[in-house]
Amino acid sequence: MNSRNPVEIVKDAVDKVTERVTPDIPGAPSGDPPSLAEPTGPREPLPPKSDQAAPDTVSPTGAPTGAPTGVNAQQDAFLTTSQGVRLHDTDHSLKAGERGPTLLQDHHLREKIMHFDHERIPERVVHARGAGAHGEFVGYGNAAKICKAGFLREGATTPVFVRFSTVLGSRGSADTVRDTRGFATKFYTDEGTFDLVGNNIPVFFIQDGIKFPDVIHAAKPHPDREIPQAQSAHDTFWDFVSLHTEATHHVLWNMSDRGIPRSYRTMEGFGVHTFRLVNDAGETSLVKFHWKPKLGVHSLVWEEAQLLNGFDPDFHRRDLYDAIESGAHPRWELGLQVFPDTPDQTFEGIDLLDATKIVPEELAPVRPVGLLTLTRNPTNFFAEVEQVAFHTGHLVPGIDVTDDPLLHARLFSYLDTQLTRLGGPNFTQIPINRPHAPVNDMLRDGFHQHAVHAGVAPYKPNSLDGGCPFHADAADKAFIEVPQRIAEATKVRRAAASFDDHFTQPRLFFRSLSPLEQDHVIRAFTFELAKCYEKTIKERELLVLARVDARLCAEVAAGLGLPVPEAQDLRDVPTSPALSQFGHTWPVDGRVVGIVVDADDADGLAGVRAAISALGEAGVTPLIIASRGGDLPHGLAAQRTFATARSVEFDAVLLAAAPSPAPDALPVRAAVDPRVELLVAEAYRHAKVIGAWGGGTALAEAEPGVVVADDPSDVVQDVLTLLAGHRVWARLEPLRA
Ligand code: HDE
Repeated sequence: MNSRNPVEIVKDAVDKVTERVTPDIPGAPSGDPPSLAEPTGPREPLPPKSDQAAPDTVSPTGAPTGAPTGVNAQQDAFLTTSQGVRLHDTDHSLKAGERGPTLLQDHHLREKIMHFDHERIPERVVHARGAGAHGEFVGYGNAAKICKAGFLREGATTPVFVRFSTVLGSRGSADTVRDTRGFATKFYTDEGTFDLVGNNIPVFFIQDGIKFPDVIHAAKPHPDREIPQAQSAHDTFWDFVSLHTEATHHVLWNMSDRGIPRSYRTMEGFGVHTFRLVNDAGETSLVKFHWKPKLGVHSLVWEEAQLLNGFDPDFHRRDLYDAIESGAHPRWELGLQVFPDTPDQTFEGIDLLDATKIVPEELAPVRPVGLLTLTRNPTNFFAEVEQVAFHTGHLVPGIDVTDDPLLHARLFSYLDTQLTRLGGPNFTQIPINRPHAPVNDMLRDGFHQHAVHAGVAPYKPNSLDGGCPFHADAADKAFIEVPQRIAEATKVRRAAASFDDHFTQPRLFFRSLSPLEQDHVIRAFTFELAKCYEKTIKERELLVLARVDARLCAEVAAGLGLPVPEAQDLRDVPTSPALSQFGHTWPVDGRVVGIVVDADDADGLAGVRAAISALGEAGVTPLIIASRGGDLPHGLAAQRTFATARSVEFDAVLLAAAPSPAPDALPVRAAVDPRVELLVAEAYRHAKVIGAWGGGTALAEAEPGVVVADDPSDVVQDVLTLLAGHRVWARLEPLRA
């Protein structure tokens, strides 16, 4: 039995190891007496690990990964196997004779099919359908007073990747369904990666993350028939939300125009939860994050959204891609609503930890602190948009979480889900997920490990690696949790009483909308509930609406043919004009205008050229619609034909002609091609701006929102002025009665 003091035993061991190893460690301090204490300073600045210093710019095969579009993925002259063996034939499997059977020994066939069989990874359990783009964020510097994060400093430029998504549908579902949209941003800051994983709706269905599986099971397709796809208009969704009334506020937003955005470019984004910021002096503030689109907040109208789902299910994805390709780079300002970090974490009586509540902008203005610009499309959708992995726990010094119980469940869920979706714990090594800050972790091995880590001491404390790496402190830009006092508490499964009010804010939202926007909400509820089979569910949701607004409840009940329940508890609530999308004007660059032309009218096409120049000067994309594709006089080309164009694709329509149908094209007798008539009728019905000159005046009469003049350039100027208001809302007013 060894009777020596254990400390001495360890000291001896360390001395021996240090004697043996220290002289061989490059840069190790020489002559320092060995000590039990962990070393406290780096030997010399360590180079960043090569394997994770920054995203690779080449694939394992040498193909550029961050290269502009148009670069071929394949290099070299010869096709090879995945082992680099040149192939003689990839078109025929190896067979016993020309008519088979196929031989099991065909290793090329087996490798090719094996890889193909595994090309798909599981889609995201929510937010499966998405689109993404690269860009940059530039800080204004005015947030430094409250937040020490380096990317908010004045002029600091940070690369970003943004992924927009719908929540409910599968990867291949349509874009313009009525749903919440995800707005997730990865900031590759030099202090580490910050993910702001937000939505286009500032509140959520649930207050506590433990209810997430419930709301998603209810909203996803029915488990027996797996329908409907990407819709909330079905029994299980309305069953859940009518019983779980804390969802009411989010449901109101979904049923409003916010549920069907015109474009990802015209959506607001919200961090939803309250976050805690800390400045250099260690002072804290509570904040809510907002993204404000420079193009304004605009939506589709419901019929347009439905038509698009069939006509162009990729409408939002295409819109984002085309805008970036055309140089109309979408921009958003990052804004902060700032609240004092008081012990009760409320502001003007609103519990800041309740994710079903907003703080009206009239009470706490949104202060812009930086600009996001999307400048580059992905070059490989799978590598970038599918493999990007966001996480609410990806925080940088200066930004910390609060005790919002919804946020806390998310802090667990996002890491967890990537294990299945991306096949293990090393998803941070996938190029799109690699931090741009040097990574020096001690995480090792695991599925899909790409790094070949050298050294023998991936643990801390160590002496074999000279104690490296070392802890950083605040001056070294370490992430240090804000030392937050936790009140003496009892373990409970309960929510605070301040979470109990489920109706004041839905009422505030509804009453803040203009009458036309309210009509849209009424029609959306009526549509969705009419799609339910169970009468009790409809009746129960009417009871919910009776607590929100009397007109809303009465008109939905009338549409459903059900009795109106008595209005209940309808308090006077303030309104927040900032919640309405109407009544503003916005820049029009990046909008899309269709121009109907006569392909054979050379004189008329000269006027079209003038119109196109005027649109181009305003940054608007013109698309020519003709009876046939191909080249047209005056160097013009038809981008759409009467067969491929529908008005839903355009923000406004210009009519330079009223083309008659080709004699053999359609079995109709009409003066004007019926497809053009449909296009004009739909543009009119959807309150779009219409302009006409020359032959096109046969299709449109001057009235508010319809510009008719002789000179195409004059028409374009007036159309652009009207387009700044998004739609001609006045056209819909008479229909309200
Ligand atoms: Fe998510 N959410 N979420 N969520 N969420 C996911 O993570 C989750 C919530 C949001 O483009 C998943 O990587 C829980 C609120 C976006 O890749 C998953 C709860 C908000 C995206 C997950 C919420 C969001 C996701 C699925 C309740 C707005 C798409 C795939 C506590 C602030 C990110 C993935 C992308 C994705 C869990 C609620 C936004 C399963 C448990 C509130 C934008 O981890």
